[in-house]
Amino acid sequence: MKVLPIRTAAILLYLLSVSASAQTPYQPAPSNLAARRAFQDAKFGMFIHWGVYSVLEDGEWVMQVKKIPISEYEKLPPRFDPVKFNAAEWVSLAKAAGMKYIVITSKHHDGFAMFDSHASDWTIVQRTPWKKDPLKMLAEECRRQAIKLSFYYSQLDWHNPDYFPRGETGQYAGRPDLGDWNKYLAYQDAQLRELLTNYGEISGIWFDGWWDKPNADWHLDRTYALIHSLQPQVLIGNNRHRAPLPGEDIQMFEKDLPGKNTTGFSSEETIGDLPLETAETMNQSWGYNASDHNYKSTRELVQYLVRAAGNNANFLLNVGPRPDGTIQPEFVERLQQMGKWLAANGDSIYGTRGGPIAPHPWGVTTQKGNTVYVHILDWPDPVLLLPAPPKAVLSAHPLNGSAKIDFTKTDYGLLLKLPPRDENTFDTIIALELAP
Ligand code: FHN
Repeated sequence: MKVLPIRTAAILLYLLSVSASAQTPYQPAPSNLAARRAFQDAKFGMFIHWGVYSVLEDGEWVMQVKKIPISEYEKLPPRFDPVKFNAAEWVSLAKAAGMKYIVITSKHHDGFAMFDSHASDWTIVQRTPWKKDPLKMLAEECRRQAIKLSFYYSQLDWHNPDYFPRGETGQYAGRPDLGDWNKYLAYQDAQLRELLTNYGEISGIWFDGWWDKPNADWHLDRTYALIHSLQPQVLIGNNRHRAPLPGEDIQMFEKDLPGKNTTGFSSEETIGDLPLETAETMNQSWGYNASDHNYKSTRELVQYLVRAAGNNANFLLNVGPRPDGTIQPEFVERLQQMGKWLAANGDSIYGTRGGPIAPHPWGVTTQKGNTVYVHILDWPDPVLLLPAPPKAVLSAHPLNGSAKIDFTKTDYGLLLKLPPRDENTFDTIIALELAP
């Protein structure tokens, strides 16, 4: 009898075990359903794009945009020495901002593992003078400070030769025109197994890059089954810019509110019935970009969070840390200001769902129990006519005040007399108490 080499036998065994579980339709575990509800309650998370590309201070796409071949790109890790990285500071910043979870890039499109992977040596531990595993430190700190942690994972890979046939990007990396796609998928699953085995309980896997090869056979069912078999509560999302597939637990949108398509990413993305999330940058870049000073104001960011909540979606706001491991002051300042706003107004955001009145240009509504929060973002006239809420309105008052707001039920809806306008307020919030 022919004896298989141990590695081949292990791969075969793995394929057999996960394909068996991939055949039954996905039934989210009770822990997964509970995690979905907790995710929707959380509303606000921190996205972190951090990788070896930060050394070039030109965003995470620099390898592709500047046509840098692997031979040159591999000179970056020896220059990546983030001696000022402090997991406690990052986590404290997220908490100060009022964020309830963190999603960090474990591997971006350059394929560089920002964790101690043993699937290859293209990792932060094996290639940098720093030699540490920031995801391990972050996972421990997140547990200490009781905040959830998810891992972003790029399925697209510009470094691995087995990512072949290539997709729409990665054509300047200088790889040979051959490779073994199944070997690449096994490599990806091996890394995911590491991420879900060595870092304690993880909240989610945030996939990206599928869109590079939309027609390839990604064996998503097999990968998703593997993840859920390791940690059933993990919320899988895949930024495919399409409606969700079986095995996915959340649906995300990029730089657009659900249903909008100002970026062009979402032309084929219909809204499904999973929990929603929209991701946005604080300037124009995801990865650290020293020349990008196009910052959104705190007002814009708070209003984005509010509009996301009114669209029943979470807001995942990005920071791109510097190569030394610090987060630039422009980001820190905005996050702290958002935290102050949430400390005063968070009741109308956390734990809510999109309210009964559809989003309008003037603002949105959120709802928790019998309270509907009317968020006025773009000031209309001194009175606001709302479509009638589904139940009788018993009273109306400002979120942080006991003064009564006058309202009249009309044939056309509910007429609210707004309080005097305050230019410095990001969001005027009126709480409507509905009949039970
Ligand atoms: O190409 C990436 C990009 O670098 C970044 O990671 C964003 C985050 O949503 N997603 C991709 C584009 O869809």
